Amino acid sequence: MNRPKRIAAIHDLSGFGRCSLAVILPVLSAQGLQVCPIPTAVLSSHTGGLGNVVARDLGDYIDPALEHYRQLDVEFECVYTGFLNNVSQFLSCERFLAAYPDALAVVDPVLGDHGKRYRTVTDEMCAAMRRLISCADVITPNRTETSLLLDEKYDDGILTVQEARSLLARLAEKGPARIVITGARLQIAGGLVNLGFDRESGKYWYTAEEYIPAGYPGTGDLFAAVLTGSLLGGDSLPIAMSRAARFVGLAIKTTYSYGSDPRYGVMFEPLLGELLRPTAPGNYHLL
Ligand code: PXL
Repeated sequence: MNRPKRIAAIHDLSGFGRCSLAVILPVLSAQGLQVCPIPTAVLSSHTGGLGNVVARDLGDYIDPALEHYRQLDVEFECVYTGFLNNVSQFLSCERFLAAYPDALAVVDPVLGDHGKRYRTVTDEMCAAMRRLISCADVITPNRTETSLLLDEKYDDGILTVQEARSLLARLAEKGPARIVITGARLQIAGGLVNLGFDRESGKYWYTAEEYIPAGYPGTGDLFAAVLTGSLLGGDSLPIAMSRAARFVGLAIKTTYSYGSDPRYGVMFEPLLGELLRPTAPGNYHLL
């Protein structure tokens, strides 16, 4: 048996509320991958409305951790970055990515949602994220992050095919070869849509899942984790999108059916077995 592929996951560790490393670790492990967590901060919960969050920054942790892995000659097949807590961590991530030039570089540009930045995100961090995505192979912004990366006014309107393609193409011009925009709406499809572009094939794709009238934190992290695991398993971009969209959609529906507090995140734990299915759901379309 070959050793599992190895992923360096540079994200925060939020204890309660099901986001970042707390969802990324179980998902990627279930997909048969080895995750090496590199926390950017430790928080008692996510920052989405759970009161007095206790947070400890790990600003100066990434560089010495990288140094240690280099001494050990540890190989990573993927470097995957997410929520960063201060500007210096963006530079550390650039160094980490540069240290593993053959690894798949996934940057989830965690900056905000629903038209608003997260509480900790500054102008400087948005500018630093625009630089960091130029080092990425794959990025997974939501609609808010798309606007911040393109330095445009936030607009969550229903997109025409042309508008959707234009957003993807303009993000691809910034460097990454594969783009997935999450949580969009599209004129030609009902429900909540993810938009994809793969520069190698030049093709645009979308997936559509039923719209559920509730917002849960951590669903972007869950989506990016399933997508990353699927790409590392050799899936094409639309197949990886299809797996990620179906898994997140199922987790949202399950959680909504129980009416649990949205701030507690989605109940993905009982669904992890779904990630073992060899065949993808096939719910992807050309855009
Ligand atoms: O899911 C994104 C995220 C990650 N990390 C922290 C957050 C959030 C969203 O609220 O607060 C700490």
